[in-house]
Amino acid sequence: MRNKIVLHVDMDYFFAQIEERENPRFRGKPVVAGADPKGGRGRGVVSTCNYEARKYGIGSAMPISKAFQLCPEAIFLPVNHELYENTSRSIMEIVKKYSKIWKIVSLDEAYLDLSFLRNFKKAENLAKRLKREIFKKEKLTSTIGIGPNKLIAKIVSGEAKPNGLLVIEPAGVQKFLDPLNIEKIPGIGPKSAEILRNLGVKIIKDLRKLKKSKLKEIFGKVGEDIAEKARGIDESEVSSEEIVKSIGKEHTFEKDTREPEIIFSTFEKIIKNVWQEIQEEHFSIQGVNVICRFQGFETKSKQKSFLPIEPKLEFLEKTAKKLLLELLLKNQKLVRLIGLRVKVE
Ligand code: TTP
Ligand code: MG
Repeated sequence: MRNKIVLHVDMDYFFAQIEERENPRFRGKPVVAGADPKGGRGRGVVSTCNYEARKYGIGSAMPISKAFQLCPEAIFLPVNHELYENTSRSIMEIVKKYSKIWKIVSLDEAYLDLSFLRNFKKAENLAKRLKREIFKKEKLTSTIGIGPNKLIAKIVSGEAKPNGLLVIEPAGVQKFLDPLNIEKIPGIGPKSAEILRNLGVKIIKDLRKLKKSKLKEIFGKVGEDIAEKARGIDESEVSSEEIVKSIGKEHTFEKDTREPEIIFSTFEKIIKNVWQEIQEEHFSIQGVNVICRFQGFETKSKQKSFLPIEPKLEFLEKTAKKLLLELLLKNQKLVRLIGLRVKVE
């Protein structure tokens, strides 16, 4: 299995930063976006606040009355959703240019699969360019985390905030995770954290030492997930199935044949045609599917999937021919059609 490289980008104090951008006189002062505090009697909550306001202990989802109590002189602003949504759209247009495999998870957060770059240094350089482009075009700072999977990338960006960029390579994962509080693991909320703390489990290192079976005993199925996460394991993909595209070509022979030369020279032409299209606009390939229709219309196919990799003609040729050969060896009938389909991003 190939090594994955995943980037997580998250905008800094998103709603409040946009408000600062629109009103530069707010800079350096505590800014809170959320419900009307009504002089301390307001009943809504804080959506977010800038880092000046965080120094007073204000944070997302806190009752606005509490925020008012903590810092009555803060600038309290209503939530201007339309403005934030439009800004988000412009940012995500930029983000999506940096990899064909992306996933937007909220207004200010997205993942990119950068496995096609094959090395973390290149990924770091890409991240620098991405941060710079967002800042240049939108005048907003962001934080980027890079790691070998989504889970790590997300935790890394959380640790790098604000306006940060941090890369954790596979060899550094456990050292990075171990000293962090258990709440840093997505899925461990205040209640689970409390249960664990009562068992003396405070940091991820303690959590890793607990047996998987013990965690299962406490939390059920979720406990197994927690055990995996404490070890930095996360197999989930950035791409969702529906955005996986494919390019395919096929050829029906004038006459059913079993002539290896005819079959393979035709197949080479098919590979070349598919290859040309891949080169035109795709960053990576993640699967090869070979189709063979035999006399009597019996259709068989064989596929090979992998994590997204940079396309290479020799690799495509080798993989596709091997699959075709396997199909031909399994079925001795005359061949009517051959085809190739490649999953691309
Ligand atoms: P976050 O990325 O969680 O927070 P943030 O961008 O304000 O701050 P930072 O990333 O620097 O820690 O959420 C993005 C936006 O989503 C946030 O600006 C406001 C909104 N939001 C809410 O409205 N309510 C909430 O409880 C949270 C967490 C976020
Ligand atoms: Mg954010």
